[in-house]
Amino acid sequence: MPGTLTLYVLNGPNLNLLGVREPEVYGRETLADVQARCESAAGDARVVFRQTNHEGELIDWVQEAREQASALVINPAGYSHTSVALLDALKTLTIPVVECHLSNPAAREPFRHRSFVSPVATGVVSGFGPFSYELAVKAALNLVHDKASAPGRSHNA
Ligand code: DHK
Repeated sequence: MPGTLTLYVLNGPNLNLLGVREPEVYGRETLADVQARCESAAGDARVVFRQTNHEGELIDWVQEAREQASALVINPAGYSHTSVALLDALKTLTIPVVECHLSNPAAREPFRHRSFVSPVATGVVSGFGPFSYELAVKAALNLVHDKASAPGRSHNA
């Protein structure tokens, strides 16, 4: 549909195992359940929802989002805490970027306290389980509308 916004929702390693992986931390919903939540939260916007276990593929998709998307929601999972390359890719974006986590990494092991992504994200949503994604989608779309009405504002400077 002409004029339809496109929102990318990208997921990093091991999130394909949602529902069976450490359910006490990540819950029992599957990634398909999370996708359905995102699509519902996005309303009329088109959602491109993907998961990969490979850092390079995640970076390829971030670069694709740079060309194709109005906003990006990203749960980089373990790469949040390790990937300078992902940070560099995200720095090339001018669209709103919302970092999203199911758990609250700040309340977990010390190695999860540092995120390479947070400094270049417009905002971060974490700790609400699958509902984090709904909040992140709503926030991302809000930022797009905000940006449309405030030309020249940079969300990721
Ligand atoms: C998911 C992961 O796989 C972890 O590596 C992060 C994040 C937290 C989440 O809560 O969604 O530390």
